[in-house]
Amino acid sequence: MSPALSHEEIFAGRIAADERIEPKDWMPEGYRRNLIRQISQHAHSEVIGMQPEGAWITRAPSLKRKTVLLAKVQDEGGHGLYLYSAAETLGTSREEMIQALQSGRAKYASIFNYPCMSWGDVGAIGWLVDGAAIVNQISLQQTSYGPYARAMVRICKEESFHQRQGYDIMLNLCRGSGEQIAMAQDALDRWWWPSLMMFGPHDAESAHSSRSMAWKIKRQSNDELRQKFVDQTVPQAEFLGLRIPDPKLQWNEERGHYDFGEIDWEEFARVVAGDGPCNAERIDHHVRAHEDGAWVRKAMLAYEERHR
Ligand code: FAQ
Repeated sequence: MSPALSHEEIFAGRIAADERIEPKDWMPEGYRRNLIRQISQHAHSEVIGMQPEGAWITRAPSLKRKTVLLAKVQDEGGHGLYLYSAAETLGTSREEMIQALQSGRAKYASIFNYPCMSWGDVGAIGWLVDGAAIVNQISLQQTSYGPYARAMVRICKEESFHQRQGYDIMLNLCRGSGEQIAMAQDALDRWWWPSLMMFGPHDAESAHSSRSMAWKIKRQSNDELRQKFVDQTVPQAEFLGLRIPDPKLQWNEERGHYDFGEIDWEEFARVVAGDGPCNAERIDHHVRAHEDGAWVRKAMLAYEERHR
């Protein structure tokens, strides 16, 4: 009879066989902590990400655009909830995660610290930010942790509508007046580089990548996914008649990919460290909304208590 396998060996075998790990399964502590870190930061990004576009719901140019944007922003809130729930299955609480966000211990995607200044920016966020999010999240549908992978399937379906509504705004602007075309170009000029930053540091600089890839939490690397996004987005910009603000952008026949310029990593580090154009505003707003909602949480608990 062969000796019984250890927890570590069973876990490693399941990862090697591409089996999903579920909440009640044994998992290494590092795997659990790394997942809580990534999933909770992902959730925070969805929730903080409601703010830039949320401010445009009342200013959208037609009733149709208002209803579409309202639904889109509401979806992002829903994505945050699925992700917080997925993280809770790993033994952390919503309160702990919110506390980590509000105290600056937990990060969220740097892109949401840039201001949304025009209707063109709302289009660019849907097109580029949701577009980048989908590239990353399609890959995460194959992540090894069951609740995270399943959340990604639904989130990707919704994000693809979001991306299309953004592209539709851009298309309308680009078929409009000279002023509207200029607004679309200005939005692309400001959102292009922050969108590339969404994929994180270069693989060689990425602190978590090697462990996350070994555990199959991440299935493709930061640079691979960034390249995929550039390759699929350049033809979309060409169709709009817009110019991507990168003089080094060029098709490389040999590689079968676009070459592109270097990201301003100092700007990335600054924004991630809390010194972007809107970091303080985003967290202040979150704290205020959370405090304003305290009575709702209290009422829900009282209701639950009464019915128990
Ligand atoms: N911004 O070692 P790595 C959306 C941090 S959803 C800020 O490479 P990892 C939908 C990283 O956390 C967008 N921080 O880390 C929407 C780590 O810090 P830590 C969010 C960043 O985890 C659309 C450190 O740098 N999507 O947009 C960023 O292996 C429109 C070292 O980096 C996800 O979160 C950044 N861009 O790879 C909503 C997807 N990049 O924790 C509203 C899930 C890196 O040590 C409107 N997450 N950092 O303090 C992931 O795939 C990964 O976590 C990466 C980073 C790829 C983001």
